[in-house]
Amino acid sequence: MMLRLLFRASALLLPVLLPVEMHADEKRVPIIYSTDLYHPPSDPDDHFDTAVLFAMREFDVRCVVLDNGLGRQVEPEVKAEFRHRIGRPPLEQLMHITGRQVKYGPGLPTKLTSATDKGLQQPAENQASIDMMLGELRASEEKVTLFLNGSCRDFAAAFNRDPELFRQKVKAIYCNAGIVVEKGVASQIDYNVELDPVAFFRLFETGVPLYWCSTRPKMSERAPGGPYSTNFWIHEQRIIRAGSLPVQNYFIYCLTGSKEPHLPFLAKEQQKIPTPRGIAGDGGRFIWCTAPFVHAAGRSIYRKGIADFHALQPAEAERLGLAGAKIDLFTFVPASVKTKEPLKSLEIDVKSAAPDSPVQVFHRPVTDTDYRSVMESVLANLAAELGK
Ligand SMILES: [Ca+2]
Repeated sequence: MMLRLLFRASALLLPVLLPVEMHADEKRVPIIYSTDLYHPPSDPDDHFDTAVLFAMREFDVRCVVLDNGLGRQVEPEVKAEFRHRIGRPPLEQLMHITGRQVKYGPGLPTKLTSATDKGLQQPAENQASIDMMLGELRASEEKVTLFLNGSCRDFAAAFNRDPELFRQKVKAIYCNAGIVVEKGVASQIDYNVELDPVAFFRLFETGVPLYWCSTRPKMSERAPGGPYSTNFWIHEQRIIRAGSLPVQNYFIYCLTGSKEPHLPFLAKEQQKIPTPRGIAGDGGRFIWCTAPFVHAAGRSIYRKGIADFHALQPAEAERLGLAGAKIDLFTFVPASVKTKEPLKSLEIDVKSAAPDSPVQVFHRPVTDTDYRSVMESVLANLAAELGK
C-alpha cells in the first residue's frame, strides 16, 4: 500500500482532510484533461465534469489545460488575455479537497487558422501548456488518454507539433463536441465545435483512436438526448448534497459566483444552495461528460439498489458482490466519418462502419428516461466519492 502525498501549504485551512490511500495494484489511467472551466462559470457543467475527474482516483491526471479562449468573458472588466486565470479557483479547490497536486496552465487563446496550424504565433504565455502536454506525453511510459470538454484547439495544436508522438503515446482522444447521427449528413453547428471549428475537424485526421461523444441531436430544454447524445438532466441539489461539506461548498462557490478567497470558502458551515433555473418544471442542469469519464476510466455501471447505481471498476464490483449486477447503459460503436462540407458538416454512417474504424461514437440503446435516472444516481455517487 502506498500513501500518496496530500498536503500543500494552504491545505491547512481545511480541518478534515484525510490521506488518500492507493493500493499498489490499483488500476491507474494516465489522462490529460482540457476544459473550459471558469469562475464565475458561463455554464457550471464544467465544474461537475472536473469534479468527476477528481472523484475517480484511478485517473492519474498528468496535467490540465484551461481552455479559456478570447471573446468568452463574463466579466467585461477583465482583460480577455487574462481570462484563463479565472479557471484556477475551482481547480485549486478540487486539488485541496482531494489532496492531489495537478499541473495546469492556460491553453491557446485564439482559433487555429488552418488544419496544420501549430499555434506558435499565439502569445508566449499560452505556449507553456502545449509544451507541458507534449512533455508529459514524451515522459510517459504508458499511453495517455486525452479528454476534452471545451474546444479542440489545444489537442489539435499539440498534434500538429508532433503527430508521431501522438500516434505513439496517445491511447485515445475523448472529444465531447459535435453532433452524431446514425446515417447521413450532420451539420456540426454545436457550441464546443464553434469555439474552434478547424481544430474540431482536425481531430478526425490524427489517426489516433477518437471516442466521439455527441452533445446532440435532439437536445433541447424539454427533450434532451437521443441515442447518440451523452446528455442528461440532473436535479442539481441532489448531486451537490451527496458530497461532503467541502464538496458542497465547492459547488456553492461556483453557483454563487463568489468573490471570497476560494480555499477558506470550502471550510464554511452548511449553506443554502442557490435555486437552480426552472426549466421543464423541475429545475436543474444538463450534464454531458459523466458517461464518457466512466468509459475512459474503464469503469462499468452496476445496480446496487432499486434506484441506486454506481460506476465501479470491475474488480471493485467483484469485491462488493455486485459483479452480476452490471448494466449495459451505453457503449461506443465504430462509425465511418467523412467531411461533407469543410468546417461545416460530416457524413456519418454507424450502420456499415468497419469494426476497426479509428472513430467510435457514444451510443446508448436505452430511453432518455432510463439513461437520465441512472446517470443522475451515478453522478450523485461520484460526488459522494469525491475526496474520500
Ligand atoms: Ca465545457
